[in-house]
Amino acid sequence: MTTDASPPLTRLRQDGFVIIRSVLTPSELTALRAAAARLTTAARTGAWPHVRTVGKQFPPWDASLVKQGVGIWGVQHLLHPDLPVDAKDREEFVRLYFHEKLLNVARELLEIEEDEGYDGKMTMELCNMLVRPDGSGNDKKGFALRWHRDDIPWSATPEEEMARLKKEGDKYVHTQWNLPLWDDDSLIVVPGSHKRARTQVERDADPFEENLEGQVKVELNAGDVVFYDNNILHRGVYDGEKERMTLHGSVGHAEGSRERARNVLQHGVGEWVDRCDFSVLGEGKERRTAEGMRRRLVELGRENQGRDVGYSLEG
Ligand SMILES: O=C(O)CCC(=O)C(=O)O
Repeated sequence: MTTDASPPLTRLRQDGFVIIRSVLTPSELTALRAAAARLTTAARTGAWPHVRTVGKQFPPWDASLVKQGVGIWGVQHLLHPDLPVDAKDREEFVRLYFHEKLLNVARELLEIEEDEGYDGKMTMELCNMLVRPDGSGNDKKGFALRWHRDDIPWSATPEEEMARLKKEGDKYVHTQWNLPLWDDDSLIVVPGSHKRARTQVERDADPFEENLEGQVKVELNAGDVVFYDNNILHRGVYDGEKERMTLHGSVGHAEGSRERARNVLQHGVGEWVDRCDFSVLGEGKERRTAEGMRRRLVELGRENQGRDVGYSLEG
């Protein structure tokens, strides 16, 4: 009889996503909601240059539009040392990103044995937040992302898609998650599409097709988390009237650093990561893990210094 040592990894490989319920306690949720609300308010007034503006799906985004009344659908870099909130709120985001429950799942998905030591293998990557689209114009109606894979252009041929997608037995070198602070069903995916080229129907579909065959809404309660293969066919459909504060992060594997360089560094993280303050994590294992993860990212930045990493997708 075979035993499945890692159901989350099995599900990720099979479906392209895996939901873990109730990762946060009620009090963690309350504290994070308060910090996230203050950050969102600051970002909506133009106090933070690193935002995703309504109307544009992929980076780079032009934050000056916020002062002209354009809404935002995301706030970038929650671990940034200059985030326009007080230190206590910044500490909430640090605690969340390095939360033991999240890192334990990430470690399983990245197939890192606990006794290999987290700090030698896991790499700090992105920590952003996706919010209810808001602004002074039509964007009150909401906003939608078109169907995409995060790191493979829509123009790719089936052969190009297959060459970039994970093959049976390939290890994950990074993992991406969404953790909503309010119930959230904005993410829509096509299960299984992370391991095959698009069908002709998918290729021919409208980029904003509302009913792609096999699609499912990822229904999350506040405090749940979904880890997903970011090359699964997916889109986001956002309701301008419904609260959304969904933390959106990723964790890398040190051995995949080259492959990940574009994805992480296109967001400019390399410019500030060495100034992050993780002292809220104390001096024990949690802190050592965080410092190790940061060190790997700094090394990644150094290796890519002066190299134009470009953008994965445009538009
Ligand atoms: O809003 C979401 O959950 C999905 C976001 C997304 O697809 C993206 O950032 O590429």
